Amino acid sequence: MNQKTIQSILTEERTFPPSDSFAARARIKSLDEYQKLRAAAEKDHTGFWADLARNELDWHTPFNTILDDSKAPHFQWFTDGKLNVSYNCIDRHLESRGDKTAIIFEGENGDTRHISFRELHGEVCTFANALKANGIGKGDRVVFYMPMVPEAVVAMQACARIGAIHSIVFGGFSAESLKDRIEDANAKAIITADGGTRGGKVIELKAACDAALDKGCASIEKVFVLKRAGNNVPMKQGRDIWWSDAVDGMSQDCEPEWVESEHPLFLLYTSGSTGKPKGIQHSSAGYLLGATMTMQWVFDINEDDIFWCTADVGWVTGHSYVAYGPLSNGATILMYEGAPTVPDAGRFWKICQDHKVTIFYTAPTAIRALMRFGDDVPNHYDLSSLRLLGTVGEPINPEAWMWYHKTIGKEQCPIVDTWWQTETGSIMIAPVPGAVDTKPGSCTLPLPGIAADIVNENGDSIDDPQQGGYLVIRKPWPFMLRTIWGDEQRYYDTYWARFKGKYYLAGDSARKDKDGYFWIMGRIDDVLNVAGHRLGTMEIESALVSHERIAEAAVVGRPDDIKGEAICAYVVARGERPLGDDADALVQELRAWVAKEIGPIAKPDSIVFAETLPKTRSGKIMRRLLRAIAKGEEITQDISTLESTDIVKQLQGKA
Ligand code: 7RM
Repeated sequence: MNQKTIQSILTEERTFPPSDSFAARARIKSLDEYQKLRAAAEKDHTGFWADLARNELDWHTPFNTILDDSKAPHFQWFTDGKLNVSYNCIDRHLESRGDKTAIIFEGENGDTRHISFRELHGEVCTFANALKANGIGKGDRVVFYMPMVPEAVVAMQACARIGAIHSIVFGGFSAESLKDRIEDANAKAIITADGGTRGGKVIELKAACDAALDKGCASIEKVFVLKRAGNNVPMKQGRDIWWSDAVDGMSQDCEPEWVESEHPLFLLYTSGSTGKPKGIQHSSAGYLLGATMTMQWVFDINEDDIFWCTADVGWVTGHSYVAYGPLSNGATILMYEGAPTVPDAGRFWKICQDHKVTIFYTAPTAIRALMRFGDDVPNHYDLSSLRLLGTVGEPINPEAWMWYHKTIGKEQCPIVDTWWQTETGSIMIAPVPGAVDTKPGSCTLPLPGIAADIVNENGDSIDDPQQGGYLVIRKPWPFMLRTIWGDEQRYYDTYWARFKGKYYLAGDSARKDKDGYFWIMGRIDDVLNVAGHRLGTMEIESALVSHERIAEAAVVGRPDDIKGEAICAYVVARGERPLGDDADALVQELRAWVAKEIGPIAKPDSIVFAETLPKTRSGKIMRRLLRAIAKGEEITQDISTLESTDIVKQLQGKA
C-alpha cells in the first residue's frame, strides 16, 4: 500500500438517475449535453468562459482580454471590460420583470414581505445614495453586521452599485471577532441593526458594534443602524445614523458606478486552521459569472421558481445563492430570518409549503438535525412544490441523503450535493441535475470549465478509485479568489506553494471512483494516520451515523506512541444521551459496528457521548477544539460561539 495516499474504505453502490419528468423540462437534459459542454470547455478553456461572460452578463464596456496570467497566480479575467454587478442583478430585469417578486421574506414571528424587482431597485438606489451622501465611495470597505433581512441584500447591492467593497461579518460572531475584521479591512463604515431575532431572543447587534468600536476600529466614520428588533440602542452623535434617516429624501435613482472587471466586489473572512482569519477577496465580473452560471447549471433556475437557500448572508453561500446568483438570473428568492425549530421542527417544511418553494438548498447539519424529529413532522406539510434539493458545507452521509431523498423529496427531486469553498466563489463540483445520476454522499462531477482533479504528493493524477489524494484545480477559473486582503504571501503559501504555483490547492482530500465521481474525504489536516494507514475522518463518521442509534458523529486523532494516531469519536445518540451501562454497551456495539462496516483498522479507540457536537455557526465541526479535548489539553481557544459550554465538559468526560 502506498502510505503517501489516503485509503478509502467506504463504498456506496446506489445510483439515482434524474426522473424523466425532471430531465424533460431541465435546462440541460442529458448526460450527452453536459459532456458536450465539458468538452467545449476542455478544448478552449478561456474561449468557453469568454463566450459565457459576453452572453450572460451585461457590459458597459466590453472586454477584449479574456485572461491575463502575467501575474500568476494572481489571475485576472476580462480585465479591460467594465460593468456593474447591481445593474446586472436588478436594472437589466426591470423591463421584463419589474413587477415580479424578487424577495419573499418571512420573519421568525411570521411577518412576511414581498419585494418586486422595481421596489428592490428603488430601495437599493436610495440606500446607495445615502452611502454616497455619507462619504462612502468606490473602493471603501463597509463591514456588515446584520440580521437575515431583505435590507442585508439591499445594502450588498447598494455597495456593489457604488463600487464600495462589502465585508460581511456573521451576526453570531463576538464583538472581538468583529473588531479584528474591521481593523484588518480598515473599514470606513458599518451597517448593522438594533437587533435580530432568533429562537425568540433578540441578538444585540448594535451593542456588539459599540463594544467593538470601544476597543479600537479607528477607521470607522459612520455606523448605519436599521431598526428591526425594536430594542433600545444608544446612538452616538455624528457617528451613528438610523437607516430610515439616512435614506430620507434620497433619490430613487442612482447611476451605477461602472467598475473594472477585477474591481473587488467583496471581502469575506474565513478562519484558517491556524492564525488570524483570512480576508478572501473576490472580483466583480468573474465572481458574478460564477454565481450566474451555477444557478443555471446546478439549480436549473427557471422563471417560475421560488428558490430558497437557507444560508445566512454572513457566509459565502448567502453571497452567491441569496444575494447575487438568483437575482442575476431574475429569479425569486425566499429569505427567512429565524431558527429552524421555532415554533417547532416543522418550520422549514411549513415555509416550503406556504410559499410554494421549488428549490431548497441547505446544509447536511440542518438535515440531520431535522431528521432527528422523525418523519411525522415533514409529513404533516404539503411539499409537492419542491422539484430540486441541494446540500452544501460538508459531506452528507448516505443516511441523511436517503432521508432527504425520501421524506422531503418524495423520491421525485434530484439532490445536488455541491462542493465549493469561500475561495472558489461558486459551486465547482456538483451534479447537473437533469443530466448526471447521483450517488448518496458524492458531489459527483466537476462543472464545465472546472479542471478539478485528485493528485498525489508529486502532483500526478490518481486514477485508482480506492486511493484518495489532494483535491486541486488545474486551471484558473473566473470566480476564483483574487488574493487574501493585505497578505499576498499568505495567499501564495496557502493555495499555491504546495504545487509550486501550478495548481490551486483546495485543502480537502478526496477520491474519484470508477465513474469519475468525486468523494470528499475531509480536510487534509483531518486525515488520520493509524498504524500506517491514512484514513479520512469522514468515512468513519459516516459509518457511525449509519448505526440506528446514532444521529451525529465527529472523529479526530490523538497522538499515540504505538499506532501513530488513535481514533477518538464524539457522538450524539438519537433521543437521550446514553449513560452508565447503556453507554458502555453502546460503545462496544459501535466499535464492532465500525469494524464490520469498514474494517477493524477504523475501530475507534474511544467513544464519548454528548448532547450536541461543537460546531461553528456555519455548521462545521470544530475539530481543533475536539483535537485539544482528545489530547486532554486545557481549552484556550475561543468557544464563545458555542451554545452551551456544558458540552465541553461532556466531551471531556467530566459531565
Ligand atoms: C460553501 C462552503 C469550504 C469547505 C470545503 C469542504 C467543505 C463544502 C462540501 C464540503 C463535502 C460538500 N464554503 N465542503 N461543501 N465537503 N461535500 N458538498 O461551505 O469555505 O465555508 O467551506 O467545506 O471541506 O473545503 S466554506
